[in-house]
Amino acid sequence: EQRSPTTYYVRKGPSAGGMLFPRESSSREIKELNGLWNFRADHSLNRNLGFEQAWYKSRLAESGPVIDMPVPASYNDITQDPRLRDFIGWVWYEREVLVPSGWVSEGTRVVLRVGSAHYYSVVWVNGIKVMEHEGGHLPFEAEIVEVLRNNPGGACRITIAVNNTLTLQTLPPGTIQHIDDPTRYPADYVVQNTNFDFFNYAGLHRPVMLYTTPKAYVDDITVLTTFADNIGLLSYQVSVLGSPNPTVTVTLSDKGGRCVASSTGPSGVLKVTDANLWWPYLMHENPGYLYSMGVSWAAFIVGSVYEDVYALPVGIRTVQVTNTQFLLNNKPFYFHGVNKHEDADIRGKGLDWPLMVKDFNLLKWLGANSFRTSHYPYAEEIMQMADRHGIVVIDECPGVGIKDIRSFGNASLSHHLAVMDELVRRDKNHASVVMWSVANEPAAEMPPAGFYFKTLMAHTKSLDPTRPVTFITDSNFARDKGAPYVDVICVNSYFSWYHDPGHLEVIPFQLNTQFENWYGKYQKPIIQSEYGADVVPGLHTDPPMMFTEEYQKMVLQNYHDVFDRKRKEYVIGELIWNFADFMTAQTVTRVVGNKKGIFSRQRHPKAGAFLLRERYWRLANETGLLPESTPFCA
Ligand code: GCB
Repeated sequence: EQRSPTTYYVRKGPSAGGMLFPRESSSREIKELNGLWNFRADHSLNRNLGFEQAWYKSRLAESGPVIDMPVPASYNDITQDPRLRDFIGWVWYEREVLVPSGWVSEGTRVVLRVGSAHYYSVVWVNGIKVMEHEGGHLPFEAEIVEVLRNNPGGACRITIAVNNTLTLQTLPPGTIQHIDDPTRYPADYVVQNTNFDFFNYAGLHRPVMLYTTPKAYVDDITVLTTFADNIGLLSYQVSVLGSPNPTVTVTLSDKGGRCVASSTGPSGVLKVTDANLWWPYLMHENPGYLYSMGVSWAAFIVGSVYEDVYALPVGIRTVQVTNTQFLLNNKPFYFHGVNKHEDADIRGKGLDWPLMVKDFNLLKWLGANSFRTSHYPYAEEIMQMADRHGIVVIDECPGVGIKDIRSFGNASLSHHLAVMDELVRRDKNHASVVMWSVANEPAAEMPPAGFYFKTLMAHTKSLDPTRPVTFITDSNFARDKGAPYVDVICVNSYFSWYHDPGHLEVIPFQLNTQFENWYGKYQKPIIQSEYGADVVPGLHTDPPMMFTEEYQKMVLQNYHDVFDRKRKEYVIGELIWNFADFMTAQTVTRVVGNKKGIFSRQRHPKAGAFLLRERYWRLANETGLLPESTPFCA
């Protein structure tokens, strides 16, 4: 039996305007609110007690017991309580801060920004509701200076209620099942069902911060880049809010801080002679070259000078797709990379700097030049690392597990379109992002999938005409209704694992057929967007058996032999599933999570990692533009 989970969930449209990453400047200050927050899960039967008793109106500790909760982090693995690990419904976070008196002065905006919270959030400041947001993995913010002004002394109590409930219309979708069978289940039994293969971690996953801007401020910047011969061209658009006639100045500085171009006006073109292009890692000896685009605005308004300054890192590069190649800066690019997850012991999906730097070091050790943000947008801090290190990114939205025909309806589609708005708005200026992925393994053979994906991909292209768009498929090539609209075919397959388990000998046949079928039908380049096998680290057999290190190696080797033939034709990339082991829901096919990592969850290499490392460095030397003397590893 399924009941509409109205008490679990409220709906609201996306916020408008820009979503620039907060950066300090001469006109902007930041206060990070990371650390310990007060926390309580609402265990009441309808999960609605917090709203009924208005827990946001006073200190959380006044309405009941609170525990320490670190931010950013998922709350699920922080305590020893299985009821919190598997909790469904509203949890409450609270933090008190003092705001400097200068922040509440006339002429200043104070913005409260949440990097991401899974899944639905309601935010109050000093008991006054300031925003709601639907969807994990993307930032949201609200101006709160008016609320702060009402409360002299700078006290600022932030309360955030977060609900992890997934329904047929959320992204990712899920269903809430109420089971009423006293002979088999306890009373009021509720489970959350999902169709995706990772744990539905929840909470405040990314930094929460306060930042200031002047009242008239740079709200958004859009940069498109190209080049001709040695001249780099950046066309930009700046939107300033709060001033009728802004005078915008734009400068472009190179890595050494030298100004190489400048312009005035809210839109224009910057020309850079002898431009350093943005190149991927291992494709060039100086990868990830970023300029700094300084945008400033100044004016005199009733006797005072207002000024806002913002510096955006930008890379100059082009992306193009032909029917057999993926071109970066007009050179063929071969994706040799990974699929990842935001996932780790204890912190779940919480942003973690040591883990992030470790993962980039492992990518470089591996010789990987790319990753896909399977299956949702990653933290902005990760995207910035990818820009700086020249790691190419396929940027995926949380459209994973769309398997039920009811998730192809209008409500789902309009939310999906809104999520693409938010994703493109956030990530459009990242040089590392070379393609958008609107979904992973949807039921693309269902009748409504054609209209759904046609609309979704056309919308994404209208938001960003410069990047190819795709979705990742595991459907039959002849019946897939979304594939006609993609620029690059991205296929997942698990031969000798989910199909013909234990039979490595089928891989060369089935993989060859897969490629020939897709290319034959569409004449579009193909990325093997997932392939792999589970390994429980330390298990060994010969001949290889499933779940051993030897078997994963053999699966990889068999796939690679086919890739090596087909990459001479139209295969343009291979992304292993997965970079590291990760947590999933509990099921009979998962031994404490998915073990298809080439690294363990603690980032220790399995045998497959060494095999892949040799291959990726070899590919880099063959397909990159590196000088011959480049050593085997960085
Ligand atoms: C897939 C999914 C991925 C799973 C993987 C697996 O096709 O895209 O989310 O984790 O297979 O290991 O089953």
